[in-house]
Amino acid sequence: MKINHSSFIYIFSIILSFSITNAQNDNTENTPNTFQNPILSGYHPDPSICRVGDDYYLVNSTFIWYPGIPIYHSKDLVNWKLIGHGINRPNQINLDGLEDRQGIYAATIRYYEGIFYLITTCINCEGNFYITAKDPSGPWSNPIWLKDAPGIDPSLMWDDDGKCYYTGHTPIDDEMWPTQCGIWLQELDLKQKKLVGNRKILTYGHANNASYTEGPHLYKIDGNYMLMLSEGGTGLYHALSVHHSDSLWGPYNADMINPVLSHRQFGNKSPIQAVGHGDLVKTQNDEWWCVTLGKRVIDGQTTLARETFLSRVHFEGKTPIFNNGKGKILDKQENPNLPWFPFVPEPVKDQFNQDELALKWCFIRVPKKQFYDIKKGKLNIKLQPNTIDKRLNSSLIIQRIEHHKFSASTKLSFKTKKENEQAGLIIYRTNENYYLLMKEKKELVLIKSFKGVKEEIARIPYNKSKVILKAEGDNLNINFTYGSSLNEMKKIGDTHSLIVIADGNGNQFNGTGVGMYTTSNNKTSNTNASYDWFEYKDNKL
Ligand code: 6LW
Repeated sequence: MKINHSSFIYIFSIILSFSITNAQNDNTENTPNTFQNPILSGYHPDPSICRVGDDYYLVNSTFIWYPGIPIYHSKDLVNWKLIGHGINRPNQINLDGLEDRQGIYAATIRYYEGIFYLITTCINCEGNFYITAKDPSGPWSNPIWLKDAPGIDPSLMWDDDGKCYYTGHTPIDDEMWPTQCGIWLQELDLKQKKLVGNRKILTYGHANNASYTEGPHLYKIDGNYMLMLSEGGTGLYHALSVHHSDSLWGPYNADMINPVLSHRQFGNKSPIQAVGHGDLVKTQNDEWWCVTLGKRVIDGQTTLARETFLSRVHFEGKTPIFNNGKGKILDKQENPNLPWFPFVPEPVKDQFNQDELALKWCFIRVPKKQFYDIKKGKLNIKLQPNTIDKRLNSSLIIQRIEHHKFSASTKLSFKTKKENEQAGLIIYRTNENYYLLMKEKKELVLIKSFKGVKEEIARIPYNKSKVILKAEGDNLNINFTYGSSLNEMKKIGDTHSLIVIADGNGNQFNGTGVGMYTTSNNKTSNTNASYDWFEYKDNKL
């Protein structure tokens, strides 16, 4: 047979289509039927979600971590990839002086006519603002501050006439019951970039003891308005309630099934608590799903802070029913009816062989100048006088702790002649609650700070310039080891408790991180510490 050009293309395309089909078949064979909650583990509170075509985007609050507001992308609602941050330029925000539980509160992500909107609050800085982007991975605009918008938890909704409406929380002056709050509605004129027209309180929550009514999202479903909000505060009593109206400005009637989702009725022994602060999304296949925050509790403690969970929602009339017949967050459940789309997992060991830090790395507050560089596969961190105890940016680079059993290790090269200079590994929750395993001039030192009381808990001689430092978390226990190679690691100090970084005791809202920290303890310095690699992994695997 004579093979001319077009028959070659034809045969080639048959082979290609066969191999593509095979790849899809393989994929289908490997697709699990169920997924595991949480879908984003570790520090991922206050989730908000939107869909654009077949793509889903999810954001979380970040308080004083910078870059702020991570943007995750998914095609199947189960596998998520970090693609950028809403706040990643120093001129967008100033977080100096803020406590760890202040800064960027709950954000809402929405998409309307080619533009992505993120709206949120900066607590103890300038209040409510929004930013916009054409591409969700960025760049995002500078903040547009809404000076006359009280309270927290802003959300946006576009009505059929194209007008944009703001809903938010507000505290109440003349409370009829303790911690009574209201949800208000006003038009946001996106051309004038300000709130216009009348403002109206839509509800104070579904019951006459509803506390901390907040986290509202307004949806238009089949021509009716449904306001979903959180009540009870972000702890044990957290709950979601919904309120319905056939007109935008109300009246909004509380659904008889309220609260539509809560774990408060399970009490403080429940393994998943504090379920609330949710956002709904309808898939291209007409399924409804809801992302909420929740806390996993181990022996009464939450070391991983608030995480993001996913639940299936069916509507019975106007009422959203969560996980039909179950009414609670499930550990494991059937996947959404969406094509399975896992991402290539990020390497657990960062070898620092890119020009830029990977997106997962964060600072506490906004760096005033670049204090690190990446050269020839090493991350060099300049020692700065600032320490983490102050409410300022210091030489600290951390990533989220996402597992109850984890190991974090790093290879450090650090030489100094000065007593005040330190470089090492940090487990950080707040400026008052952390562990440090630091190399000094001739010693290694383990430091614990709990409720602001800072103490040295172990000190040993160490003369070499290179050292591997390691922290291993096992539920509520943490062990620290060191060595000149991975084969000869020795323990430093006793087994200590991760209650230091668990919720409570001054730890509120934000989450926990592990990473690298260097300081010259309030004195100027020209010294650098060099990190060869940093490995963070799930120890259960
Ligand atoms: C957030 C509020 C909440 O703004 O906690 O759980 C606050 N819900 O809605 C801080 O994350």
